[in-house]
Amino acid sequence: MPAASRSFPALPSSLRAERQGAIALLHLARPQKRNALDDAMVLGIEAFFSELPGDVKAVVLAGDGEHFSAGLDLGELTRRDIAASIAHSQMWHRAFDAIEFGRVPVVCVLHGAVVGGGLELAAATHIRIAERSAYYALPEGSRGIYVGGGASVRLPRLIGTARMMDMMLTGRTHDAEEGQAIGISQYVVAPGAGLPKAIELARRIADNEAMTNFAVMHVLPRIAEQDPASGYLMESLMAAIAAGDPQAQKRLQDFLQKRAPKTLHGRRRSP
Ligand code: 1HE
Repeated sequence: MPAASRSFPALPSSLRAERQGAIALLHLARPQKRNALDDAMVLGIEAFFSELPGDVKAVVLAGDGEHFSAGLDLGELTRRDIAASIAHSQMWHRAFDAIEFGRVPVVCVLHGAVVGGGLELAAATHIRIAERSAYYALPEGSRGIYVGGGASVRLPRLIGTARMMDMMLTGRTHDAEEGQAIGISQYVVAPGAGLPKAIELARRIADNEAMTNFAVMHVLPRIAEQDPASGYLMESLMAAIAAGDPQAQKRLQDFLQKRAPKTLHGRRRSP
């Protein structure tokens, strides 16, 4: 185990964390159960994202085996009463909030089944890369249950309420291309290409100023839900805070003095 990974919190054997420079990788490592999410995994995800080492600047989330995640561990569901089920759902909310509103952006690699709670987990991340094998479903409808990991809030924002209704009421699945078209993923790549792409993007994100990443993760989604007048004001305040950062000033000077890359389509050119 590399030295830096000692600074991660203790995780269950169904999760595996590793460190690659400024980025950390978290793998769902329960392929024998198709990465079904049991309590230990959800609590481990919460601990991982709440206690990230301070020098980690971006995270990649991926799943071992043929599927990203089969969602909630259905075996555990049969053992809870109503009060315990509410607390269980709130535990998922806490864990996934630790991703969405954590310290650093998270890039997720999707392949095979991305269903139920697996889709809820993916929806809490910031960038979703789908391999062509990925497919999406909300089988809660057919199992006689309801989503509980934040999908009611996050999925309508991504795909719209009507599409989520369709998935839940009819059991409709979407393949990777459809998922891309309706807004689940931002990238579709060939099978096996997801992890390298995620690492590439996470490294690029880790290169951003921390203030910019903070604004994109924490301020942008709040502005998107505000009334426009408040949103414009919040944007102006955030823009001024970001531009006032000495690191931003340095980056601007670097560009003006031709030491920074240009914004070109399809490639990044070094100065
Ligand atoms: C599981 C789970 C699970 C697999 N909970 N054990 N999610 C679902 O309704 C999806 C349920 N799973 C499936 O439909 C299929 O497993 C897959 C399409 C994902 C994969 O199929 P396959 O043929 O590769 O695997 P398998 O043979 O079905 O499963 C392998 C093992 O994983 C098997 O256990 P085994 O001991 O017999 O080997 C399965 O029982 C086990 N397994 N999925 C528990 N989900 C916060 S609320 C969120 C609500 C939801 O997420 S509801 C959606 C639940």
